[in-house]
Amino acid sequence: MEIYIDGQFVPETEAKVSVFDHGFLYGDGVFEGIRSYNGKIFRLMDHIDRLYDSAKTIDMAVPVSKEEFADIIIETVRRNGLQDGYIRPIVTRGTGTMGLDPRKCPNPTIICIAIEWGAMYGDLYEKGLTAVTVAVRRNSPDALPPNVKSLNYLNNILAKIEANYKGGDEAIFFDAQGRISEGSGDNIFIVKNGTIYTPYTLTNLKGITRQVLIEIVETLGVPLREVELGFYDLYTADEIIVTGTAAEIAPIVTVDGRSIGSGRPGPITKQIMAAFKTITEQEGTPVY
Ligand code: PXG
Repeated sequence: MEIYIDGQFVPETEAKVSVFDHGFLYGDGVFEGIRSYNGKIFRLMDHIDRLYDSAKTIDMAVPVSKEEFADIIIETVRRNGLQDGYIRPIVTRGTGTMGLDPRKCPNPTIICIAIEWGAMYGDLYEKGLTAVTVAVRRNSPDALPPNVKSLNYLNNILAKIEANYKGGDEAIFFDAQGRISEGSGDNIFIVKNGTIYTPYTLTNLKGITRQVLIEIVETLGVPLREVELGFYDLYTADEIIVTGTAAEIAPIVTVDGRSIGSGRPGPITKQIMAAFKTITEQEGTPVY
């Protein structure tokens, strides 16, 4: 495996960052998760735009242009000969000294990892996933906006740990006011009486797969509304869908042990999943 780090491609064993890198010391940095399908990178520029917006929010200047970053990502996929790949660009604050002041880190570190990776949830796309609501609340937007895809994922990891203990495939977060925000690594949608509902993005990541789902339901003629949702809406939903680059589009069939709708992936979910597959087959930035 070849990994891009600070201007060069090196073997995995040589891809190392300093222990004084503030990405390591403080989780000070940003990242993206991108997929390639059949040698084409899905929504590449959307991911790059979000990476730069994350960096802007934490006042970190990415030291290459967006076009140069796109070339780094494409080249990483090409050198590793990937078809169905998972790509992880990372920009850390860079090497500094102890002390959290970012002025100690003049040069951000750019890294790009890319591996071959198929479906995250295996046969659960047909059977459906189990989800549990978690006690830990999503980071408040007035503390660390969930829109920033930062290297500090402890909030999400705490949710995942709780889901593991409770026996759920995915965790569903509430915000501090008890409104549904998102999953530990995906956005959430509820289908009720033929309409799709999803939280607006103040309290969750502006997911790129979320945007693809919004485009799909427009073409399907299914109405979609961004609203505030609570646990009542989860338990009484006809269908629940989660979206993410890693998870793709996946059905949730139980929440906290309650069966959702028929207890099987519902008709609207299946239509959206099929449309998503077609889009990922057709679109993308070609690598080869
Ligand atoms: N919310 C959160 C908190 C995420 O981390 C999404 C929503 C979905 O966004 P996209 O743009 O991917 O549709 C994410 C993204 C992992 C992993 O390793 C998780 C994500 C992406 C890549 C890898 O579990 N989540």
